Amino acid sequence: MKKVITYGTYDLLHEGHVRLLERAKQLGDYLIVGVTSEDFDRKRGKINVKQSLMERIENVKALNIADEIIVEEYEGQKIDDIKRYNIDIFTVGSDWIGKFDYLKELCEVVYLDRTEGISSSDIRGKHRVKLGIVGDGDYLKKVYRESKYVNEVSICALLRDNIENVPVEYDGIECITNNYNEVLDKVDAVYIHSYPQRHYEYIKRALENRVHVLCESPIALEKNQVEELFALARENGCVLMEALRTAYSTAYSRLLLLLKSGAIGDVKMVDATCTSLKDSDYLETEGENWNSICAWGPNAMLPVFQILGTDYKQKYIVSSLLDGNSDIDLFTKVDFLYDNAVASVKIGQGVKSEGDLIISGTKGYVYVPAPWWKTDYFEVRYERAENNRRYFYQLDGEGIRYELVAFCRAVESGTQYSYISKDVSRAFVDVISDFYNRRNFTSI
Ligand code: C2G
Repeated sequence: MKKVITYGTYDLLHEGHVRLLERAKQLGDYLIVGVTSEDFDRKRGKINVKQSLMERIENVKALNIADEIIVEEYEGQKIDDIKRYNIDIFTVGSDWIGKFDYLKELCEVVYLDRTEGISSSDIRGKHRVKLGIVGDGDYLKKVYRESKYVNEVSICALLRDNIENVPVEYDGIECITNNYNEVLDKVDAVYIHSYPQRHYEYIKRALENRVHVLCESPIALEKNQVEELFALARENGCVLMEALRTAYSTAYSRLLLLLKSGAIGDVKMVDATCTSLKDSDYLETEGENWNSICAWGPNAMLPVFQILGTDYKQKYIVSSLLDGNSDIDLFTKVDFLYDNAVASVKIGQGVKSEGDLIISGTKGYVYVPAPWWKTDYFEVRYERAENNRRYFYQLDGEGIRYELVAFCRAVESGTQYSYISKDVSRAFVDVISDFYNRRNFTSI
């Protein structure tokens, strides 16, 4: 019996896949199809896969072409499988020609002509979300660059104050303007990374025009504004999501799951530090600005609220302000007192410190090295070092592309599901508004 094996993602199964599988089957008597797992696809850069592994397996199975279906989970598995299943022929489409010649030592390798004119990414791209980006900061250059990795989104407008000197990095965006209405007329959604002082207005106007919103935290500076925005999003059937790329990184998500599984026992302390030194011009810009509490507060508080919750009993805010009545904090430390735990966040653009995250539990602790907010690696450490565990998950493009994928999914499915819950969004603004209103506050 001649055994054939082939592999693929088989997302949104289409004619090209079917033809490949039919011809693969004709190469022998028994065909094994390896369907790639979500993790493996993400690791190899395929972040736009829409269907779950089980959906994709079921679709391949329903063709009644494969004699056996397995899951491809790791780099190099093909070698193991060819030995394990005693394979005579490995085959794959001609878009991979040459890439699997190393398997010729183990079995025959056949590249079958790819079916032209159809692909899963084209099918995904048919329902592209037309996205406008809003703000003058350099960060949006990264967002534009990262959007090119996301099939489901197309950036077609940019709103910025300065439309005279538009950076070359924005080449290709058809509408560059300082007129927000012009943007709102062209897009399905906006990604806002402006000044915290403007976010509320930008979001409100977008939602009033039934435009979905992905906005850099904080989405507002006052608690009543947050409630108003959530209500408006609900009434108009719009998605309103916070853009904190840490929340969308695989490593950070897996870290939360490990904690929930009790890996370090009961969590008693969370300590997060985020600092990045800025020059004095930046720090001394009153009015519209990214002070430390806005620039880093939400990111640093994210693990606190997602691990310990938002119903802390007390908070103590201590800030070093540029001067007595300034809202510019060179650094801020916020301590949270819970019934059975404590947390501390240290943030600053006028102070440099070790940007790590330490989560302490009754059985062990988690250590995430600096810059912990670009989470791709963490350790779970115990009293007996031999029990320590290390985890690494590739984080391409600082995680922005994963954030865009999650946002497009929410827009397409019309769900309000967000990696950052409304309670966490409220808790961010609760601290920030206490800072601005000098409640639970001490300046040094
Ligand atoms: N294919 C094809 N014609 C198309 C699209 C895909 O012949 N129009 C073939 C691919 O060449 C591949 C199989 O169908 O052999 C599955 O394609 P994908 O689901 O895109 O998966 P891919 O990432 O190409 O999988 O390690 C090998 C990879 O897993 C191959």
